[in-house]
Amino acid sequence: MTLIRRLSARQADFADQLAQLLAFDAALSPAVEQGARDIITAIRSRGDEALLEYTRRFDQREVAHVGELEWPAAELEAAYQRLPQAEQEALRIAAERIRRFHERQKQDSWQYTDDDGTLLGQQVTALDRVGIYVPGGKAAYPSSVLMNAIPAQVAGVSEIIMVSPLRGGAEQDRVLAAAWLAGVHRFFSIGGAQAVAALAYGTATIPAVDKITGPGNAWVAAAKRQVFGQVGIDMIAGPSEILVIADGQTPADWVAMDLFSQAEHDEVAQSILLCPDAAYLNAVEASIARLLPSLPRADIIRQSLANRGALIEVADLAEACLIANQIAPEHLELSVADPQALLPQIRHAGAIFMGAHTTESLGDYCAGPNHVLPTSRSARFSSPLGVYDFQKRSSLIQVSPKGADQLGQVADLLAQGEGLMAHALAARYRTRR
Ligand code: HSO
Ligand code: ZN
Repeated sequence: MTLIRRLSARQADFADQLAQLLAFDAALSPAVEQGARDIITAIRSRGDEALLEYTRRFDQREVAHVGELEWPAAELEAAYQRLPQAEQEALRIAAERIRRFHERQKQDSWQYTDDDGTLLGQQVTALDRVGIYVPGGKAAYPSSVLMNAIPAQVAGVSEIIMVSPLRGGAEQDRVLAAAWLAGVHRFFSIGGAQAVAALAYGTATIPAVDKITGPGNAWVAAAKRQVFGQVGIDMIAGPSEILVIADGQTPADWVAMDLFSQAEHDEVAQSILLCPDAAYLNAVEASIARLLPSLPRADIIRQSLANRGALIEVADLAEACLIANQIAPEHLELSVADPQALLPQIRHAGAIFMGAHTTESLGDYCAGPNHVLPTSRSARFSSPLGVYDFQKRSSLIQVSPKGADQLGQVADLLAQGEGLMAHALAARYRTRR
């Protein structure tokens, strides 16, 4: 039985095959949509009382008040202190590198003065309060806590509120430790659509935030979509994807493991390799067969590779880049001797990992750039999560008397054209005639 499909860009029906490979039905079930709507309505009308009911029902938490679901900051720090020293150190190094990279993304305010003395500009401010959603269970990644909270902290957000339906254990300590390192201000152990609704509208206990970021299951995604407008949201993430372009020089085992590292996230994650060398594709296929059984998540990887994986032979690296742009992958590895030479040909990718030593895994944890990236071809029009997602801009205009005279005549005419006489007069009053 083959573990992963083999395709060739030479095949006459390659375009169809590629389209089929990329197709993913992200449609949310109407039942989930409606369920999330009901939960949001209940939280809006009954606040804490409804939040408590849902938390008891869905998270089996027996508490008397929502207030009991908040963890004091000292407990986050205590969780960090409980971690083995090596893990503390690893988290600290990752956090530092992520912070240093994101510092560079900070946008600054600017102003300039026109010839007529009119001042124009842009004032950049941080969001006041943001909510970070962290899923419960296996996908409660401490690395994702860092990737969401650090950009917010660097942007200067004054209150970062994290929520997660934590269920105890060592995983929980790691998540809380990461929250503490990343400067989370308050933490509530709530989750699901009810947590999203509480953050969006506020309850007596949960403060209303201005934006909600972070991954979640179908219920969380549905709720985030529905509260958008009331608050900002980051993006609705689809299954994770990796595309590797290889020139055939990287050890085949390395590339096989890179494909696995995406596939182990879930059964519908996508791992694709493009290479002009058929013999190398054979070698990677052999590595896949040999290495797969040794992995704890072999079952998930096997399903993911069978569902959505592919090894694709291409004519040359230039064709690989064209296909990469069509796929617009979340992660793109240029596992080639001279990645800089290919870079100008790459137009659509969430993150580009350059050279044989740059495995996506390093970017997932500690290289510095964000691992929250556009999925499902949205790299055509969007960017990694960053400091800019926690900043906003206000336009500045200060018109001089001379500017008012000149601009006033322009605005006067345009306003009359739109039939808006008050606009025309407001402008005309400020002209010299
Ligand atoms: N590759 C994932 C991020 C992640 N990997 C977290 C490990 N932990 C989404 O891009
Ligand atoms: Zn990953």
